[in-house]
Amino acid sequence: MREGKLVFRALLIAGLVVAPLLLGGFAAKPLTSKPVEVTVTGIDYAFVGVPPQMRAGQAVLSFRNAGKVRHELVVARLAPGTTPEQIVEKLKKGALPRDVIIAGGLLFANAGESSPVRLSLRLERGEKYMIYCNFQDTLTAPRHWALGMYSGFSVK
Ligand SMILES: [Cu+2]
Repeated sequence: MREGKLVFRALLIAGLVVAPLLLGGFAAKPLTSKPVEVTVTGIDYAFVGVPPQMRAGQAVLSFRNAGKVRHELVVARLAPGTTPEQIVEKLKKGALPRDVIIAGGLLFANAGESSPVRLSLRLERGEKYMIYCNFQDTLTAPRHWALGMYSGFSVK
């Protein structure tokens, strides 16, 4: 019996020592592991509802098209020091946007509808991202980004 009490006491002490370590380990984990959900709305021809800053980590983007024509939402990570305006100027001159790094992909939405799928991507701290629509209404019409359908956000 005495031996049993010693084992119990040893386990109790071990628990008192180990438990705070485990709890401390859990407390050290980020409490913000839930993805940030953002709905971006496209109109003819701009994006609205794009937060200027987003939190680093997992994000899920939804795309709603409130316009009268079909739109897309392309997400691109920008090279350091590059702005969305610089990218658009390069595109207007016919240059390939080599400063743009495709980071997440794209969503499509017909006029007046929402994309049936969402885009999940990992946003990197300190990075800048651009969203734009590359569609054109006819073969000779300007791309939507040239009409102002682009925006950007940074990640903190
Ligand atoms: Cu568009």
